[in-house]
Order: sequence, then C-alpha cells, then structure tokens
Amino acid sequence: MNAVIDLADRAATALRRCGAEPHGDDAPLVVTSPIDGSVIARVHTCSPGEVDAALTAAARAFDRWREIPAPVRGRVVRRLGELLTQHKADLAELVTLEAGKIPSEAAGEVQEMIDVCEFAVGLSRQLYGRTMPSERPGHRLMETWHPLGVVGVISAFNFPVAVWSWNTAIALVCGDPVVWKPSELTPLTALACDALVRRAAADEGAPDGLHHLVLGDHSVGEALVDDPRVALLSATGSTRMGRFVGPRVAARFGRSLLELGGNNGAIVTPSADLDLAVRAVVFAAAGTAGQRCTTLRRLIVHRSIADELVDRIAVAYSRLRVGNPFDEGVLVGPLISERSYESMCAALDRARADGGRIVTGGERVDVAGAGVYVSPALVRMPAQTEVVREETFAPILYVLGYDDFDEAVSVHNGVPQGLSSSIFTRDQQEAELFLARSDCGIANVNIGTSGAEIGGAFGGEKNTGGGRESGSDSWKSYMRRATNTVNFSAELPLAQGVEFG
Ligand code: UN1
Repeated sequence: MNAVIDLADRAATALRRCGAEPHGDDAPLVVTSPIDGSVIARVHTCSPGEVDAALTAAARAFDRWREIPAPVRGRVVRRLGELLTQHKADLAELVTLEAGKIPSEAAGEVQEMIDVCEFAVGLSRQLYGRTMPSERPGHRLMETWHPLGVVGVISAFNFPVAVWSWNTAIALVCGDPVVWKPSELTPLTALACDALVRRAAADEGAPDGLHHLVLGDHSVGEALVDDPRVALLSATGSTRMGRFVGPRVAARFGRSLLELGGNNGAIVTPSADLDLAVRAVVFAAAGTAGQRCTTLRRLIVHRSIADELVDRIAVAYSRLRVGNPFDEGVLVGPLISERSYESMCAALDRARADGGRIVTGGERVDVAGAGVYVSPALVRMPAQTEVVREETFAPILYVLGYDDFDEAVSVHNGVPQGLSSSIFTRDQQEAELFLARSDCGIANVNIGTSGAEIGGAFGGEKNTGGGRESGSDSWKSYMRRATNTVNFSAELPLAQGVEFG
C-alpha cells in the first residue's frame, strides 16, 4: 500500500515542480505505473471540440510565429532547453514512473531533449537555402525555406518525451506551432513538457498558442490525421498505425513523417572484438526491456564463433537484475503491459515451433504488485522464420548463424523493416561493405543498434516509414521550399532559349 501512495505522490510532486497539476479524481483517463500497476493519476481527455479549438489556435499562432525571424524563434527553444535542464530530475522521475525506464535511461532520454534544443538553437541561424547559377544573364536563381504550418505530433509510450522534443524543438525554430497527441499510457510526462514549453514561450514573449497538448485515444490522433490545418503529421508507432496514417494524410496532400517499427539486426564477424560485442549486444537487446524502436532483435553470427558468443551473452543475461527500476542495481524494468508479455509468449511459442531453442530467459519474474516483469530471452533459431521477421515489442534476441559475408548481409536485409543495424568487425572491408549494403536508415560499426545521438537524422526505410527526425537536415521536412528566380536586368530572356513574340 505504501508503494502505491508513494508512486502517486512522487508523480504529483514531479509534475507540480514542472508547473503542471494532476487532474481531479473525476478525470476519465486513469494513469497507471508499469512498475506495480498502481494508479498514479487521472487526467482529462480532449473532446472533438477541444481538438478543433487547439488546431484553430495553433493555426492562428502560425500567422504570427512565421513572421518572427528564425534566430528570434530560437530563443524560445533555448529557454526550453534551460527549463528542461533545471527539471531534468523531475522529468526523468516521470519517465520512470510512466514508462518504467531505469533512472539512468530516463535521465538519458531527458538529456536527448536538452541536446536537441541546443541543436535547434544553432539551427535557427542555419536554415540555409542554396543559390544556383542562372542560365540567363542578369538573373539570380535560389532556394528559400519558409515555415510550413501546424505540425501534429503523435508519439509512443517508449520514448514519451524525447521524440516529442525532436519534433517540437525543430518545428518551433522552423516557424511551426505544434499540436501533440502523446500515448495514452504516458500523459503525465506530456503534461510536464507542455507546461515547460508554454513557460518558455511566455518567458520569451512569444505569441500565444504555439503548443497544444491533446490527450485522448486514437480518435484524437485521427482528427490530426484528417485535418487540413495539420501541414505535417509526424507519427511514431507501429507499422500497422503507419499504414493507416500515411495514406490518409497523403489523400489530403498533407505531409507525413513516419517513424514505425524496427527489427534491428547486428552481424558479428569472426574478427570482432567479442568483449566489446557482448557489452554492446546486451545493452541493445535487453536495455529498456527491449522496448526501443532501435532494440537489437536479431544477431547474425558467424558459425565459427556462435557458440562462444551465445554462451557469453547468456552469462551476461544471467547477471542482469530485472526488477523495480527505482531499486539499486536494476538494469531491466517492467514491460509496459500484460499485453506485451502475451505477445512475447506468443512469439516465443512460434519460435519454438519453428525449431528455435530458448537458451535463457522469457520467464516471468515476480517483482511487485501488478507489474509485468520478464527475463530477456535469448533464442537460437535454425533460420529467419516469419516470427523473426516480425517486430515483437519485448526483449527477445534471436540468434542466427551464417557462413559467408554475403549471406549475412542478405539475412540482415531480409526483413520488412529498415530502422537500425550494426556490424561488429575489425575487418575494414567488411565494415565498409556493410555500411554500403545495410538497407537501414541507421548503420553502425562496433556499437549496438540503439542509443543514437540527436545530431544525425533518425529514422528508417521500408516498413519503418522513411521519415527522418532530429538532427542533420531533418528540419527540411518542417519547412516549405521555394525556388526563386530574380531578374535584375532590363531584358526578358526566356529559359531554354524560347522565343515568344
Ligand atoms: C525510439 O525508440 O522510438 O536511438 C527512439 C535510440 C534513442 C531513440 C529511440 N536515441 O535508441
């Protein structure tokens, strides 16, 4: 009982420190913590009218925000970065309470928000267009970038705040207000971030209505999908969700940015440093209880080293402490729900039926209350069967053997998803070939598949949806490009040498 009161209290305290309040006991959305299944808060959800009002206000804010110079817009994001830094511990606490991450990973997620704010502030002075030589005398040809409009953000439970910040920090410097629909499982982190970004906007004297939080179920998301006022819809979630969102947004000629399922693989070649590979694999496969889009799910190992590598991973797995993420020394927290555990069990049953052998894990661990805890599973597979080709959002690492490098790459690419990938090798030729041939949006050498930095573009190909968020030139999705031709001569030469009259 104490633990129950404690988690709700902790959530309320962290939320208040960020300038938000839990809603009253009559609020309809019940927020539970995956740590022990207890109720930690209740929150209001948005009616269709409230979603509409948020979009109207955001569209109105766009008219003013777009006129403010980008470096001045950057000041709001700089202030947001300061507030996130001040409230790093409060936000990390909420991430642990709602998503079940261990404190170090929760703090890492908040750091990712701070990092992307820094990036976006610099970007606010670097929204560069190009100039091209015109074929006509006395003419200038150039590209200019302009604010796009309202950005809708749909985010998932597993990175409840970082993915929002990738979108919001960039959208704001690009001149776009944001309407955010977070996962129903993590509304408290969203309330905290909403309070902080509103405060940042107020502190910098920005126009009202730059940021709106719309809490609710899939119908709220659908409203954003279908509303022509949402110029860009950035959605993170399953491939199934993306199959719905992508075509619906395209049907109204809106823009979408999709970050969908991953089924990330790593190749381990005979020359690999196995000490390094084991450490990287264990973090990538078992960290965050296997609930990252970038989680390592397939290990493709040269047969000459497969037994040794599997033994060493199994030993490392046996030392991983699974439990309440707030407890000292715990590295693997809870699954988000009983449903995740059911899908994990179903996948393991199918793997067994396909001739797979569970080396270790896949067992329920009794921890506290109604929390769902499981030991990460390591499964040797005779081949890449259908279940291996699907993403199961739980800690299952399938191990597949290979004999030659081309075969390894073809197994690696032989799945529908294309988010993250890596190779462990000390052979430069293999490393370079892998970087050229991996069909994923992210390809690494001698590090795992997860834990990308914000400076690069984040996203993947194939069923992962093709979107790119966060660093590099991802900002271009949040702006509209115009090609401009300026004639500063007194003549009117036509392009391509056309004569007209
Ligand atoms: C996600 O799982 O949706 O690369 C995002 C990573 C993190 C982001 C993951 N920086 O693992």
